[in-house]
Amino acid sequence: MSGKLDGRTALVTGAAQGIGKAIAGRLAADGATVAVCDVNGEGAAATAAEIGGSAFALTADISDPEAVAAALAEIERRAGGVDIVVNNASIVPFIAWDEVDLAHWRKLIDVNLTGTFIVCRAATDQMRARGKPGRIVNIASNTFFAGTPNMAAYVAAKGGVIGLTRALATELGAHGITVNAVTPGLIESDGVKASPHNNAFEFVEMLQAIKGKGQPEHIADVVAFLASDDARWMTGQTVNVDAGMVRW
Ligand code: NAD
Ligand code: 4PL
Repeated sequence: MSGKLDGRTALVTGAAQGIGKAIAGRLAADGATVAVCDVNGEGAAATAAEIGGSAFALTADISDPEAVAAALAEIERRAGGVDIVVNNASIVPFIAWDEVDLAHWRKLIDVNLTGTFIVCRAATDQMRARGKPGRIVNIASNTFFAGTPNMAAYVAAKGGVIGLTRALATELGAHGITVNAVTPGLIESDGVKASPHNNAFEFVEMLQAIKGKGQPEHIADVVAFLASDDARWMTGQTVNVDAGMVRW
């Protein structure tokens, strides 16, 4: 079988469950060798086993530079190096402003923004050392446009991810590395199903141009496009995928 991503190796962070798991499955279906990475190592192993083929699991906390360096080294050892990186891992909180203290703020910025930086740093260093082109897709959120409540630090971190996407795109274009972001709307992921966000579907659907509940596959299909050669003339862009909930 020939796929759009044959011969490529993709790293997907936060791929034990939810949107990351769907992205990992979709990139593998397109022919990529997928490194399924998560801080939840058992979950990553389960996802890799479910995908089968050449997929393999890695355990790493994206906010830990040593763990990320080890993960990238393992990808180089097993598959020659990374071609596609999907920065999907995040903490998705539901926390009223009155509960947002400095410890929560620091944790959210550390994982959701600094973790994305750490993976971008290590992965682009490896891509450039190999002299190969690459693709980075950062998963942000439409909460950055909507100013969604109960997620202040999260929204701020996602704005940072969009800023990093734009700046990296400029600096890495000459190296053949594209950097784009996807902003999902509310998606019925494992994390959302187990949280108070699960009660927001009715309200969010009211705002959507297309009715229905967002699914991880809705995001995975757009990520697969951005990871492919079809998106070769796009970089620094933020693609909103939310059934038309917000326009910007
Ligand atoms: P989820 O909570 O279901 O899954 C997140 C995964 O990331 C988990 O497997 C978790 O173990 C992993 N993870 C968390 N911290 C990590 C760390 N430090 N290092 C490595 N892995 C870590 O989340 P989801 O709903 O599938 O969200 C995936 C992405 O999509 C996130 O970036 C999220 O912000 C974004 N997003 C989600 C929605 C939504 O409604 N579900 C909407 C917009 C954006
Ligand atoms: C619209 O990124 O985009 C809830 C939870 N609602 O995490 C999100 C919307 C959530 C979102 C998000």
